Amino acid sequence: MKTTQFSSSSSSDRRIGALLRHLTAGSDSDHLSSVYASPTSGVTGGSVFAHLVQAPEDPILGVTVAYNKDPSPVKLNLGVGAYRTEEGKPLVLNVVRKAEQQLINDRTRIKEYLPIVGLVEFNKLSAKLILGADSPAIRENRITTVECLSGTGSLRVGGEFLAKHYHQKTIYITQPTWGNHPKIFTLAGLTVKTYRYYDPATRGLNFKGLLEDLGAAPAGSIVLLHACAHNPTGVDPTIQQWEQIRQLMRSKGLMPFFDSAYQGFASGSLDTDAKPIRMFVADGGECLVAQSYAKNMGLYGERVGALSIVCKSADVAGRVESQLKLVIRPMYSSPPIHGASIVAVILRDKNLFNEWTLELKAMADRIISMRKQLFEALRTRGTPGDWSHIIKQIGMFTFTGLNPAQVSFMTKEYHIYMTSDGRISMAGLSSKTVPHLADAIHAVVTKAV
Ligand code: KET
Repeated sequence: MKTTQFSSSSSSDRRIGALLRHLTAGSDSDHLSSVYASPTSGVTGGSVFAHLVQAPEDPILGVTVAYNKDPSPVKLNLGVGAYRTEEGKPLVLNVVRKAEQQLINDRTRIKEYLPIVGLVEFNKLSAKLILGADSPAIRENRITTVECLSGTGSLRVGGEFLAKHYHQKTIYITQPTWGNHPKIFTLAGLTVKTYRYYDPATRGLNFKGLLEDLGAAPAGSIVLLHACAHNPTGVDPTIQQWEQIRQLMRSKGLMPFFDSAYQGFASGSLDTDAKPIRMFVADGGECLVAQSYAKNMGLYGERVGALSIVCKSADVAGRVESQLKLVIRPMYSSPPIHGASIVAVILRDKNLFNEWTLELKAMADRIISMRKQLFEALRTRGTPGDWSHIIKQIGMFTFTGLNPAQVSFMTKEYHIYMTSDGRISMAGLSSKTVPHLADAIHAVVTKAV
């Protein structure tokens, strides 16, 4: 198929080339311009893209676009999950600054292409960070880790790998989930289905529904699991529930694909947040893990992440890696060097690593304090309804329960920006802005929008 398309387009190129040569030789400029004005040239006449409709903005990143356009001095962006300081400013971690300084001072560093799999030391350290230094999979060398373009890129590479080489092409994702999941996996070539996860009535986990849906999934199906700090609900299974999920999935041969975008942000501890993944690895079974350093190291724009595939043997892991390279090479050839180098410097140095865990804990604690402050502010205002989910939910987000009409009222009247599903990024709040948000929520729920 591909060969035919290629040869037919190159033969038509040849025909056009011959025609041009013929016309130029005759120096008939009228004929020449009529060739340039052919319907596919796009040089004169209407655009060949004129039929395109304006695409909508991304449901999450588009919130920032709208926020940036708003001239109001009280505007507040609680859309994208990006950490802000008490002053409402983006934060570059101190350890990141130190690591970058080290990299700059090292005059032996070069900017050559990385291998297709990325920075090898970064890959080893990333596997250790997520699976634990004593992981049997690492000890037995039956894991392959490739550096990818942050969490999104890791999910996409993993998705395409599975679509090419795994016998089951259906992936089950939580209902609801991060808005990009269905798009990533559909474009990767998988069929996307959902499993029940969140119960709006209790604003907690629909554990019964989850077990029923995974129990009914065809054997071998892929299951996307949020490792911790579920997005957008902030609701995670307990360790006992994870154990039940593990047993059910292993008994049916379901393939776990973990999305770990918030390691350290749920509990404040890197090890605690990685526990569900480590339980699945400890049983000797296979799984995929997509890691992101966007949030926990604040490396959002560096696009640094990793995809790990845990296999049954070192031999299989080696062949899996060889196939991952075939997925990556035509996609973006090889990943960027800078972000991965920063992470490697921090993870390899005991002091920097410890400093990082303290900074991470401070970010997680500030978010928890925002939860308490918002909850208290609503209580003092006597806002109708049960708002205890604000302090019960985990991670960067609160899934408020506000509906799209209420969200739009808050944006219009209070210049507060959030995704239309009522998710707010607690990391975007500060002690100064909590009263404004509480006023807006109070107004919208007492107004019956
Ligand atoms: N998984 C989840 C669950 C997730 O929330 C995000 C980002 C990612 C992966 C990818 O992050 P990356 O920057 O590619 O490492 N979520 C936030 C940002 C975004 O939508 O891109 C968000 O939900 O606001």
